[in-house]
Amino acid sequence: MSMPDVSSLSLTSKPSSEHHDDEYANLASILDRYKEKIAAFPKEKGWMGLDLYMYQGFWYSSGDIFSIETTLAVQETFQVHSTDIYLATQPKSGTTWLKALAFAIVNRKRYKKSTLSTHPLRSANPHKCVPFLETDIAKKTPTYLPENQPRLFGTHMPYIALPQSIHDSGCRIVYMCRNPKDVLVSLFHFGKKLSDRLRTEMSMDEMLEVYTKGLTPYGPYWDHVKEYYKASTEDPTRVLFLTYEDMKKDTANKLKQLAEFLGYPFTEEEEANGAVEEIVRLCSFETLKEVNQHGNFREGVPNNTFFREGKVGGWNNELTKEMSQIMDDITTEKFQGFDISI
Ligand code: PAP
Repeated sequence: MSMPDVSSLSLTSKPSSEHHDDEYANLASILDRYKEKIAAFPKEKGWMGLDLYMYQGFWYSSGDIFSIETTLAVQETFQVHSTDIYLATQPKSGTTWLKALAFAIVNRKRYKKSTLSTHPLRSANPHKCVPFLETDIAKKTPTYLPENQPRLFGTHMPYIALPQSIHDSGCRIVYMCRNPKDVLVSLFHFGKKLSDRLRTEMSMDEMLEVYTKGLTPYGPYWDHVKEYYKASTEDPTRVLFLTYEDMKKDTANKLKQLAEFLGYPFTEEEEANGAVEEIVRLCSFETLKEVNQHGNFREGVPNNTFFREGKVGGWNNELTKEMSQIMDDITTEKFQGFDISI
């Protein structure tokens, strides 16, 4: 079985003029198409000194593959398939893990004959196996394989920004949420690794300030989470709401729940044969980290930037009591009336 021919993506990337290949050959025309439109949007400096644009209540960077422009392009031109599956997250909430789990579940018959060591996830970054909706649109050739049914996509787009056709088609959407303090710390470290490529390096104090103002790509975090949560309570057969923390605590059972929701439940025979545990191991932090020690996800973004600690509660060593309190107060206020436990 050939590997999915998919290319690299990341939260931040160089502007089109600095790309050395034509992988994102459509980006320049997309940026050009929406230039005038975004000039009218509210603009603020945010995470890592990026100019962020407000659209439909959320902040987006510009001039990039993860941007306001590619979001607008998705809204205008993306063609949904009713069998598509969308894996949605706030950046740093477990995107890479969720992509690996869903890919392994959905494709387990396809790779049944391969030994664990030849499974695509044993050699490729999960982001290469499952493309992002909002970056694929800028590619010369879409990275999902037409023969792959269902098509799997990751996305950081807020619920409100998803094309209406996704909602109308009844596609399945999985959302993974993570404790905002761990998300903040994870994003802080990710930014540090990329700081040579961006304009401003940030202290943790500055990070907290932009984060609490929602001034991160696809922020504010809390609104992003609430929209998907609300959709999951309105139609749990269409939107599954998971947390990184639950997935960590009880990976096997949560994996079974995910498989069931996606329409790929494990049979009794599979369970007896250890198929669930096999996927848990294949997608574990330790396994994926080892696979992704070398190589670049894309220019300037090493694969290993997606695998740092992979823990619950790591924020405890990085945020002061005061910082933690600020985050807790905002979370309590914003999540009031929502039964979201992280
Ligand atoms: P992205 O949104 O840029 O794709 P995302 O995968 O959501 O990033 O977040 C990366 C975080 O998930 C990292 O957390 P940390 O900084 O707190 O360590 C990373 O370590 C963690 N992570 C990646 N893969 C796994 C995994 N298999 N199991 C658990 N955590 C993981």
